[in-house]
Amino acid sequence: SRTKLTYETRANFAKNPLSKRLFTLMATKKTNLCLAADLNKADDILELANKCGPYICMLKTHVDIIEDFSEGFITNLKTVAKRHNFLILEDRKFADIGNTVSQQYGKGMYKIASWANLVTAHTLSGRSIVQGLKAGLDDNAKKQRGVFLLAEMSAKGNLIDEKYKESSNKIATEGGDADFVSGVVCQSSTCFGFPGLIQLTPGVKIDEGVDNLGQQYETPEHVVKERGADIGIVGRGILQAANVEKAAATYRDRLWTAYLERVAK
Ligand code: 6AU
Repeated sequence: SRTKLTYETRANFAKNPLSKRLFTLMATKKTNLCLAADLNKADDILELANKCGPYICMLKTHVDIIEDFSEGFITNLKTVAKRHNFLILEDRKFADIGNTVSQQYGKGMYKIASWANLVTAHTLSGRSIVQGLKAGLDDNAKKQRGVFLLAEMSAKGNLIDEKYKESSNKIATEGGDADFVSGVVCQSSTCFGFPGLIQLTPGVKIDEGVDNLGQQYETPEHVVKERGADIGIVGRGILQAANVEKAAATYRDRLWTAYLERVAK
């Protein structure tokens, strides 16, 4: 199964240039930690990214929760990403028809397509969601972008069932647009089998449990070894720590050790 293969090996299977790049980055930097930078001030995100940058393969943003968004913020974020060698994932969770998604991706205030290496999208509207994302990009840009499709959610009581999961897997692996898909956001190794895709899993915390709005957490070891996560997404587990840098280092170590143990068996 794909979970027994190393990231170096899996990079060779990747059809999307970004998943190849991310697998390689993870293997060389030795980190499978994605930091969810869910903060509301641009400078706070930049400070966090600077402190935690050495420990992460990817920084995940929700650009629409930033109160003082500006083009300058994006310029600075890109500089930090380059300095510490991590990719930027805008967790936009696109969910509309292709024509609308195409505009939400490339236009408006945020111009997400111009700076986010990767984005997330729901599969609710079918394969046209991927086509919509690709539509606004020229041939060169298409090779430098990718999408993570949501096939499962960590929220208690979410409406996704087995059939939806299977259909999402098909969109991610079959057809002419699968080369734009970098991976899948999901909670279990059964979501997909193709080793060239990356499994991104949120709901990760050293102290397992729930928050008061339906989020469900499991430990770094559990998500990597039992649930097939290739990358663990950690938000509040790091954001609410007394020392974010130390917390990021701890999560990096635990996720990475779990990965090494997974592929060693
Ligand atoms: O560690 P937390 O709970 O503070 O943050 C988890 C992050 C948040 C969510 O928007 C996101 O992960 N997330 C997602 C993603 C990444 O798409 C899907 C999901 O099912 N659950 C989830 O929490 O930024």
